[in-house]
Amino acid sequence: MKKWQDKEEFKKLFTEKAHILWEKDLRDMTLNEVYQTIAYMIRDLVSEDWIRTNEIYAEQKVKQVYYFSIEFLIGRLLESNLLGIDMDDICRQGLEDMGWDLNKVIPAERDPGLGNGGLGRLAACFIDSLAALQLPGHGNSIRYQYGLFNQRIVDNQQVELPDNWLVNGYPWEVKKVDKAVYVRFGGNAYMRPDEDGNLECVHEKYSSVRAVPYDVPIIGYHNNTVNTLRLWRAEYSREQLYQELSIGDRRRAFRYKDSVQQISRFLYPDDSHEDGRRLRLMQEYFFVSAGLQSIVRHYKKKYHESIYKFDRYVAIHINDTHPALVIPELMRILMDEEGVSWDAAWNITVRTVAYTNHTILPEAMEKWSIPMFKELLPRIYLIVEEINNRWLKEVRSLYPGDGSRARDVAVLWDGQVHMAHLAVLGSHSVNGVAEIHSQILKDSTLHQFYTCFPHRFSNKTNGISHRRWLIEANPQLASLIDDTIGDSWRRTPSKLQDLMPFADDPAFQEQLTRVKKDRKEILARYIRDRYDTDVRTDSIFDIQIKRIHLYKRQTLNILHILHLYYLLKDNPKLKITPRTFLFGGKAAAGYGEAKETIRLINVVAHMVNSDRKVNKQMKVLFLENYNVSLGQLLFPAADVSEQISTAGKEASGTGNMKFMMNGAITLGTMDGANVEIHRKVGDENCVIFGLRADEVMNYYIHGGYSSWQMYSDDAAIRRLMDALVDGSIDGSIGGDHFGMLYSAFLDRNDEYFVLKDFQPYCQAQQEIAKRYGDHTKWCHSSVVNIAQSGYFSSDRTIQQYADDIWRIKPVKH
Ligand code: F55
Repeated sequence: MKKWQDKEEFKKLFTEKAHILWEKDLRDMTLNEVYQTIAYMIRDLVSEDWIRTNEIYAEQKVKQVYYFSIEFLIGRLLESNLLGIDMDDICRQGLEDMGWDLNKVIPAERDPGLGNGGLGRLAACFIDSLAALQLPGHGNSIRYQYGLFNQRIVDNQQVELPDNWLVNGYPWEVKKVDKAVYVRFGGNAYMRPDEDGNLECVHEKYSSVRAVPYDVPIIGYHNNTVNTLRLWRAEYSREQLYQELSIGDRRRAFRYKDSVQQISRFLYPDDSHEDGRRLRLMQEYFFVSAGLQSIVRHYKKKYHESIYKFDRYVAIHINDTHPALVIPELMRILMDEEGVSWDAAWNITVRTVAYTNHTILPEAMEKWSIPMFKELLPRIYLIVEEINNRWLKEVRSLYPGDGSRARDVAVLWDGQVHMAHLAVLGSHSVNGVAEIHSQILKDSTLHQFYTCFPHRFSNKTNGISHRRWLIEANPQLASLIDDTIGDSWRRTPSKLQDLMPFADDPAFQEQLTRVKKDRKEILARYIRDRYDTDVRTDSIFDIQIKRIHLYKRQTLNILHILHLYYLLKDNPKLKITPRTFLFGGKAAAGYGEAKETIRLINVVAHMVNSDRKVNKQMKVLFLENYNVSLGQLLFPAADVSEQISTAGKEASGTGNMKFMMNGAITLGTMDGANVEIHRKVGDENCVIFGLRADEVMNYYIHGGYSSWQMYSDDAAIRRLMDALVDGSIDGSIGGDHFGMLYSAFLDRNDEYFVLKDFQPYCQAQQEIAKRYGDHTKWCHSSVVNIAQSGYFSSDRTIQQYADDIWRIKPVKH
């Protein structure tokens, strides 16, 4: 790779580039222009390697994996790309000479919100690790014109603003007009005999959508690999538009144009709630079909191999069921376009596709109404119907007389297309994202499938990019680690284990304390600037950042805070360990309870923070617009990591790993990857509380939990519940105040066991305070967490996918 030799060369190239791009004097450049200039300079450096990477893959005819995900929450790229090509120092120095501060330039990049939460961020960490490990793997998704909404808090409530992230252009993308493909929607599809009497499919009167790829380079870490994230944009096809116009139906023509442009307009802002909307199904088929067509085209053009060997050279991974139409779409291409028989096409498809499940919440399971599906995707529907018919025939012959089997495994049932069942049936591999989650899939959610195909099931515990979440987010900690154990952990994150001998080293503990304090001060400055509030950096920074959901139980956290507030009010002499409670996260716009949770947090925060009798000992803040960039500010500053979902509900969690890697102590339930974090660090270095997943399950099945009983028996809980509806926290008299939450806890019997886990959570919080009081022991725990976090690098996760599922190998160059 070409590099900038020194800061002098950087300045020279910068000046040239800036003049070409902006036609203005350097002194007049905005920070955004500075950022874009460097971005284009980085592209110049990597362009040869980008081309070369693809050439080598094709020349060596290596097997490649394509990661299909409807979300990629990649975060800002300027700093991570500078780190990737090892040019951050030269860039920083060069800028400084010219009067700019790189730290001020970095935030000029808009953070692309092309995802909702964990699932989208996981996809981003995965492509980062693929490139770092020099594995031939690429991302495939949608280029949403508007990302996830920007969140503002107005009058304590969430307000959603559009995220027009492309307004100033996006310097990392390259539009590839020559690689456009067409995707068909609607029309009629039916089978008829061809000249030889074989059945062939006719698909007529469809409308065509042009799919144009925008490629983003995914730059490997200190290697020469540059993989691709391909984002598809929907455009109307001129041909189709003119055809409609020539028929003379202008209204129809404009309706066509409009509906096409809608396809890549918005990211759906709902996580974990399937909403069955037509446009969403169009999005899913759009990027799946476009992606697959371009993969098949590339395979035929560059690999010169028989289509029957497709699965030897191509692996396709589907991130949840949103891309599950890959299965019937690959069948369609193989049969209708390549002339492959059903049986051969099915074999190729199953061997090509692998599926990851991310949830067991029933409301998140994707299902589509058959009439809508049929109307929008008639050819795909015929294939899904045939898949279902053949499968049910097999099931009935395997389990004669067992009628309930069909219901548990059918792809078509009750007038709906069941996407998870399609995904399991059409894949050779099905995995969960943490041990407990994979076990629940086998034992309950997909139990019947597990009995049919036990060999398909496995676990791949999630991971996070230690490059973004440690090296980039926390350079202070990263360099302390370098100074202590050398820098080999940057390539081999399991080497973080070498920190173990320093867990009780006073000098190291002191330096770690310094780093944590620095990061708390950086965050405190941000809070002062944005919220005009002072927080004590000698207080415990207790942070819960994630999407707002009843099952994630931000309510449990805020109820405990309110309880603590009452304790202080009731006992004016009481001294507690000072605490700063921080929240961040977006609520789906249509999720009433989640929005009420945000309002509750803000109302309590206001009450606590403005009470001069308590606000020296505790502060509460809801930070607006939690996204990847804000995460990079928060994880390094945390002392306590709140991971308090109802056991059995959080598939894995990945924020838990980001906190751990930055030395925070987990306060959590035995859920998702918390189980594995607990196993790595032991009881002494995390605080576990609450019901276990099997206990939760037992209550669901056999009953025996009454939240009203908790209300009657526990005065503290009663006081908190009453406060939700008596106006004492949100001031005004009258109205139902927090009636929606009250109702969820009491009238609807507290589905997520918030009240049941309340006292155990209070005790766990006391335990945290007690441990924080012993600074040496706390530091010990912090070091153990960092040292044991290497396992949770997505490099480990991706290596497991590569070895066990995709069967791909690194390509050195
Ligand atoms: C988005 C849209 C729909 Cl329709 C359903 C789910 C989502 C989504 O964003 N899910 C999601 O983020 N799931 C999370 O995936 C993470 C990565 O595996 C897990 O760590 C986390 O537990 C899970 O909730």
